[in-house]
Amino acid sequence: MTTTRTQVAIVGAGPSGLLLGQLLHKAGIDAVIVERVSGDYVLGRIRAGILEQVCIDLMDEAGVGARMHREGLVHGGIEMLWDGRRHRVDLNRYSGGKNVMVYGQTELTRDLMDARAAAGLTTVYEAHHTAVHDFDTARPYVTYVKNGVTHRIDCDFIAGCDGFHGVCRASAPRSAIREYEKVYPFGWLGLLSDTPPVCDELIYVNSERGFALCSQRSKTRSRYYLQVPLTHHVEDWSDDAFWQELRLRLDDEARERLVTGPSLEKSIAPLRSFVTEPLRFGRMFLAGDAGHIVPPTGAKGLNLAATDVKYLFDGLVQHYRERSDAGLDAYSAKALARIWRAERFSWWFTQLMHRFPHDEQITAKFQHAELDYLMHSEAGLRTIAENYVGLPLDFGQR
Ligand code: FAS
Ligand code: PHB
Repeated sequence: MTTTRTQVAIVGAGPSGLLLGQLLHKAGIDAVIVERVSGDYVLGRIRAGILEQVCIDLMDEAGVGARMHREGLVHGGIEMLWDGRRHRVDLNRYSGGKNVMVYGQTELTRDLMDARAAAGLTTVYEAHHTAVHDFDTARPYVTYVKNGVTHRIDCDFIAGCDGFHGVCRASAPRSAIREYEKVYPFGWLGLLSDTPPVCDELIYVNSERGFALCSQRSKTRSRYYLQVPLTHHVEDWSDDAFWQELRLRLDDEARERLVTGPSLEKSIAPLRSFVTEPLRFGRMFLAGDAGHIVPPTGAKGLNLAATDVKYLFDGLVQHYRERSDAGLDAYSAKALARIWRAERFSWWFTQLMHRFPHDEQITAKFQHAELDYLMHSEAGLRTIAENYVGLPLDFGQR
């Protein structure tokens, strides 16, 4: 067995782990990242597409925002389509001047990976049998196996950034953890294509055939989603079948503008609301999907991960620079307050836009009436806008 030492051992090289690692590096705090799969595999996952200002600011704080600002698309609104009617939600106007940015998680992850490699920082990819130890003591450590050799990393803290299926949350004592979960009875079939987006902004669709979303990655690359039953498998869906079903869920204007093409990627993501309480276990902290999952309807997953990382990073800097653990002690409660607000919005937006099995016909009429009210009410437009662009970091503390 080899033994090395670092200040923070990060498990997981997704956006959470990489962003935390980059921020710590900029602050002169040593961190090693241990990742189960290869870097190419991480980059091959097609996931989030929308960045909130808080996430954009964090990328800038981490010194990796240049390409994001060059290539990201700033959006000041979203379109809502239901019952053949389309309404624009002016996010900028109703959120007090905020926007969102279209910049794929894949690109954000690539920027963070490139910065880490350029700085010569250690990321152990394809590490197997990762385990976390003694996090309830002052001397935690992480072990993993690479090329048949067991390695140990002694550290001051462990950051569990290893996603929903990771080892860190699973290693927390069951008596110390509470998990809240709601699994939705449908999934999102996503398709990525090098075709021009059907609309300048995103279109969220509540149709009698189910939810659809027209998103994008650039002016030449589109991302579409269809609500599908949990019994469906991606191999059940040819590209033609996808495009045909999407057309049936759009309005005439979008149908006419839709440019179809071969899929670059196609996958079905399950939807769940999930929160772990607390997010801290001694010297191990959970951040990002390791601690919570949201249905992607509200585009919150990646952005929540970013704000967890911000709170944890600030706490770690305070520990090392000021010898104060106030920030670390407050991390879980502070992050959970924001997480539950995003969970609530994502759940509410999912309920509003999807068709649930066994829904009576009246439920669709309630959804249409709610959408009609929201689109014609300043209070309604404001509630959508301020939640969609992301509540201020100090929300609820004023
Ligand atoms: P991640 O899951 O991205 O990263 C965790 C990393 O830890 C992974 O690389 C994993 O390989 C690694 N790991 C796991 N176990 C390990 C172990 N034992 N040892 C070492 N490493 C380990 N969000 C949106 O906002 N919009 C979307 O459209 C959207 N679509 C999604 C689709 C899918 C299929 C999924 C799963 C999520 C989606 N999300 C979406 C949410 C997603 O973007 C997450 O919020 C984001 O990836 C969170 O980043 P991390 O917390 O880093 O977790
Ligand atoms: C995406 O582009 O992947 C995306 C955008 C908005 C969402 C979910 C996913 O709400």
